[in-house]
Amino acid sequence: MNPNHRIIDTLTHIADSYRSQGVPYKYKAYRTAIDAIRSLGTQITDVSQISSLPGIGKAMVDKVREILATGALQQEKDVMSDPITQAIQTFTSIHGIGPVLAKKLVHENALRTIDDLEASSHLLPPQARLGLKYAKDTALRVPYDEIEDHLTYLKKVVAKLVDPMLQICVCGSHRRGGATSGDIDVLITHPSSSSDSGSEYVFLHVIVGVLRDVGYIIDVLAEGTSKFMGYSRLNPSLPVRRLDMRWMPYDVFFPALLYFTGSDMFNITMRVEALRRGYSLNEYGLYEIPGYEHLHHAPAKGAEGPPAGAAKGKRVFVDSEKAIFDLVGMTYVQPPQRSK
Ligand code: DCP
Ligand code: MG
Ligand code: MN
Repeated sequence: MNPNHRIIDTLTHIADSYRSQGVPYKYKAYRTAIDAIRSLGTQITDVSQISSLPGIGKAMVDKVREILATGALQQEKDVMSDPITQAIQTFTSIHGIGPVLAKKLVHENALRTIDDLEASSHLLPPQARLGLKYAKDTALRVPYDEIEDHLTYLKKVVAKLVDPMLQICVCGSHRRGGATSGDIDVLITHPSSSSDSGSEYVFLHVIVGVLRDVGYIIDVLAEGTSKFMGYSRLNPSLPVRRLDMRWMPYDVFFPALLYFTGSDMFNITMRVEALRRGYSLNEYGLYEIPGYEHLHHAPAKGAEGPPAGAAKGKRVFVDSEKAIFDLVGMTYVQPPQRSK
């Protein structure tokens, strides 16, 4: 366990409340500070150990000082004991309910609990009604070992009933080594598939069909050619889990693997670095931005790349995650170090 887990947990509770209230800049500020404290490695006994870390401002130093001095943070106690804040957090954890709808349900309709929502489900859009159906189960974290069991099961079923050459891996917080995850993020490819042909996109549809037939997938939120979102269950004694699946052709597998492994904050950092070197990076690939010199050295301090919306250029093919780090000028780090 991290030597500063009490500080990390306390600040995480506040960060999560800002996210559910729809205040992303506060959420990001807390996440940055939490990541800096998490990677410190030594136990904080005095705020001088963190006051000069990047991403930790005076307000954050004051909060850590209060935790060190009193063993707790009054702001956290207020957040955790406020029924309105807690209700908004419960509601936004349900698929299909964002901060705006959650606040309306709490303030205008005086709802507080999942049972309240069930009694007033006519107020919800259809997606949220489906989310509500599994809300009590999906509020539970998925243990690391259970996700490994899902992977073993998926590999076996897909190899037997679809194609033995299909390659399946779990990404998201699980690949970053999380002891528990919020959902299960599965990435699938096939060595003979290519982004030129496109015909292989039928694979995901076939896989979803098979997984529904065997009773693993029990409900669908959204299904497209390369993305699936829904609910699955390994066996009836286990809770229903949120399942995200993505299909990517083999030649663009690594940008997808990198994106889907995250974290979301790490992806933002990496996209900014890519732009500074004249590349645009997204979940579908790495592209040279036309009309921009592709730097093979660090750009001048303060130099900016082309705007984020610049036209996509030639796709750059890569055969590993490390090749992408190299091209955008970042030192390769393993998934557990990609929390920032
Ligand atoms: N992702 C992203 N930006 C987003 C959402 C997702 O870059 N707005 C990427 C990075 C995430 C990955 O997709 O790590 C999977 O998304 P999840 O929402 O499943 O997030 P995690 O798996 O990281 O965390 P959790 O345990 O909450 O599922
Ligand atoms: Mg996830
Ligand atoms: Mn997910």
